[in-house]
Amino acid sequence: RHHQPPHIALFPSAGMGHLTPLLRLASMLASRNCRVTLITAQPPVSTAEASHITAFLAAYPAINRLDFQIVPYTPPNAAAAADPFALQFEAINRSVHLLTPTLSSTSPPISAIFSDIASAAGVCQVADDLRIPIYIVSTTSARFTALLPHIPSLIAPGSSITMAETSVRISGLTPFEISTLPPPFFIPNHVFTNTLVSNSLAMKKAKGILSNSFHAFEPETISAVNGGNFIPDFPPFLPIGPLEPHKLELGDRQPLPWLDQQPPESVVYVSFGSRTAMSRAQIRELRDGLELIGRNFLWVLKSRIVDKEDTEDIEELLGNSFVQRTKSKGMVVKGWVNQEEILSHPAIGCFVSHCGWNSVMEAAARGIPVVAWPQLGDQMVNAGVVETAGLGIWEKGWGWLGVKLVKGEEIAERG
Ligand code: BUP
Repeated sequence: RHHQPPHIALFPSAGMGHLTPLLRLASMLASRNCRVTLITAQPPVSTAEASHITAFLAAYPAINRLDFQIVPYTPPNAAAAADPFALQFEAINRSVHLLTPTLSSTSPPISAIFSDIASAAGVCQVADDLRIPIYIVSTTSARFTALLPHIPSLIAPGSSITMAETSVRISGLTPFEISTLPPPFFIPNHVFTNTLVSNSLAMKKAKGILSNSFHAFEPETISAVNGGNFIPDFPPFLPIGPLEPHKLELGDRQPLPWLDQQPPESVVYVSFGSRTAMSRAQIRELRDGLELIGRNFLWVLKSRIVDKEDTEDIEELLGNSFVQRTKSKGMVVKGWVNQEEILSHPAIGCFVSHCGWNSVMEAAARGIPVVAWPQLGDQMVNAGVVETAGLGIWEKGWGWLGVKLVKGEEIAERG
C-alpha cells in the first residue's frame, strides 16, 4: 500500500525568538519526507520576521506558504500596550479560528499542526475543529515550560505568588524564586499573563510538547515532567534540541572578516536578542563597562523594541570618541547579524546574553560560556538554568530591564 507523507502545518507566533525555532523545525521536517505548510500571521511585527520568512521560503521551495491576516488587538490597559510582541500574541490567539475553513480544504489534508506555545490556545481550537492532532512547540527552557501549566493556579487569589512567599514549589523541581518570575505575572489582567494562561490551559490537549532543549542540559526538569507525577495526563515532553540550524545567509556580514583577525577565544560577544531595548543611560554604562574590561568585543546594539524604529546611529548612541578609541578592540553593529555564524567563529570567547532560549541553545551547542544578563519574561528562569547547567554565570543583583541602572564599574567587575 502506498503511504502519503505526513503533511504538517507549522504556526509560529510573533518575534524572532518564536519564528526561529519554528523555521528550524520546518526545515527539519521538510528534509525528512514530510510535506510542510508554514502559516504566517500577517502583518508581522518586525522587519526581521518579514525578511526571514521571505528568505526561508526562497531557500526551501518545497515548503508551502499560507498567509493569514490577523485582526489587530487593542488592550483595555494602556501599560500593556508597551510590548507590541505581546499584543501580537493576543491578536493571533483571537484571530486564528478564522483559519479553520482554509485548513480544512487543504490538499493533501493536514495530518497535524505544530503550534508555537505562544499561540497554542487558538491553534488548539483549530486542531479540535479539524479533528487533527496538535503538537505544541515550546520556545523557552524546559524549566519555564514546566512552570506554565501551574500559572493559572499560581496567579489565583490566595496562591503563593499573591501571599508574598519567596518561592513557588512544583513537585520534582527546584523551587522557583518569585523574584525571577516575569513581572507581568504580578499585574492583574496584563495581556502577557492572560495570553500565557490561556495557552497553558491548552497544553494538556497536545499530543506532545516539542522542546528545544536536551536532557543533559535540564535533566531534573525533563525527568520530572516525564516522570508520571507531574500533572495527571500531561502530554509527553519531547526534548529535541538543540534544533538544527537552517540554511539562511541573512544579516550583516561585516563582523566576520573582523573576527578572522582576532585571536582564538578573545572576543566577548554582546547581544540581548531581537526585542530588548535598553535605555540610553544603560547603553552608555555598558559601553563604559566594556571599555574598562579592555577585552575585544563584538556588540549588537539595539535601542528600540521594534527593529524598523531603530534608526539612531552608533555614534549618536555611544559617542564618537568611544568609537574612535575602541576601533582596534571592538566592533559595534546595528541591525541583524547571523548570530549562529558568529557563535561558531573560533575568535568568540564568551557571550553576554539576555538568555532568550534560542541564544542559550546556540551557545550550549558550541560550548560558549555565557554571562547571563536576563532582561524580560522567561529570561531569569532561563538564566538560572544556564547557571545550574554550568554553562555560565549570572549576577542576580542586576535585576530586570529598566529597574536599576547597572553602572559601568559593576559590569567591569564581571570582566
Ligand atoms: Br538580535 C539577533 N541575529 O542580530 P532569542 C538575533 N539573532 O541571528 P529574543 C540573530 O535570533 P524571545 C541578531 O541567534 C536567535 O536565534 C539568534 O532568539 C537570532 O531571543 C534569535 O535568543 C533570537 O530567543 O526572543 O529575540 O529576545 O524573547 O522570544 O526569546
